[in-house]
Amino acid sequence: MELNEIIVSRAIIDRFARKFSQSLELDAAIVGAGPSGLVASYYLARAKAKVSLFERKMSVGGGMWGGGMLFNEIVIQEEAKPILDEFGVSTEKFREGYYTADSVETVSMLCAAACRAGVKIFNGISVEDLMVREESVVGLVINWTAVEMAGLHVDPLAVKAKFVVDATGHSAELVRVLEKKNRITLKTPLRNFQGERSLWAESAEPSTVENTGEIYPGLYVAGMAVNATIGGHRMGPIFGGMLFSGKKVARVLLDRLGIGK
Ligand code: 48F
Repeated sequence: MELNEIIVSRAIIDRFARKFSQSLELDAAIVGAGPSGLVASYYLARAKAKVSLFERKMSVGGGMWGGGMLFNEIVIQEEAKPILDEFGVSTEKFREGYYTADSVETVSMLCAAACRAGVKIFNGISVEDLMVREESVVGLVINWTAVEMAGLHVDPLAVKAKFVVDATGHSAELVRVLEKKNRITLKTPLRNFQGERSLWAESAEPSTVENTGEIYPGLYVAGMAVNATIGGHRMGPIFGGMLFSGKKVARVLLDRLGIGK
């Protein structure tokens, strides 16, 4: 077979355009492909919700690859083990209640499961703003990360979504941009963005899961963005809370979408 570079180029352009175009109107737009975003998108797609995941970097996995201080192992609590089992991730008991997993295997398996379930992942795309209508978030404002990095003045494109999930981790970027640009109050105890507190895993892990939910009409928080928003603590390289938070936000959104009832 003789290779034709123009066919290669056309294949990429056509296929990407089809995928992108099909993602312009979604049930759920997840922002941030760390553990909470990957898990949330997987459960949504598995239940047949139309879901895409937008990630600023080229790579998915967020803060999981590096384990703790680049020692590429993660720790999970025993309660979270069934979730990793479901994704086919190998875990090993360390002490009573504590399990470890290889962080590279974990990210790879979460990502593979999300793709297989039907999640469309858009890497290299940054969400720079939100679409807001009548006091409700109705979608994303996106641009290439390369454009953002180069500081080019290029107008963005928009994605409509019934629900948006801020799974951007410590920076909670969507919540912050929403608050900064609009005169709004958030559904937090103090009605505004709090910023995260210092390391305290015992407090941070349950708080992440309990407070996963809608922070403003149409906008949900999951993962570390939850604690950053409400002023909860950080937890370090223990990941049960991230997995449970992703699973919880998917369940809540499926209820709201009326899917899987
Ligand atoms: O930080 P990250 O892994 O979020 P997470 O799911 O997990 C947190 C843990 O990794 C760890 C921890 C708990 O053990 O404290 O830090 O809450 O992943 C967030 C992803 O969001 C991307 C970012 O590149 C990262 O991969 N991201 C951040 N802002 C944007 C974004 C944005 N504006 N647009 C697109 N992606």
